Amino acid sequence: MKYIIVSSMLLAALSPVLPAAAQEMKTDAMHHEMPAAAQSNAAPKVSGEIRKVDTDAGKITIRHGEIPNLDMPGMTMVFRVASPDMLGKVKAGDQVLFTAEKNNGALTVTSIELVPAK
Ligand SMILES: [Cu+2]
Repeated sequence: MKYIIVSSMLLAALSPVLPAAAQEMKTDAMHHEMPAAAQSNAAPKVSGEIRKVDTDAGKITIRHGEIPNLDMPGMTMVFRVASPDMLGKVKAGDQVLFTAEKNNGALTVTSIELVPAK
């Protein structure tokens, strides 16, 4: 009898904590997701021309227009790519629209799409 009382008291003591903890985790996860989502929404598409694709190094050279979110004027430069399959989608000479962001200090192409030739 004593055990039953103790365990039900324990349950009663713990049960209010569980939903609170779950709530806290959910809130925490949302805090982590929101900046990333806001960031990729904020990154504007920039036009560029592929100059070189270096599949081995996971890098791509793009002659690009102004990149407002990186505060960068137009130039030709090397970017990392967020995902290696981006490198298979483009080749030197292709006109593209892409988004670039700074990830851990490295300028990284986060999305890329071909612009059909006119
Ligand atoms: Cu640049």
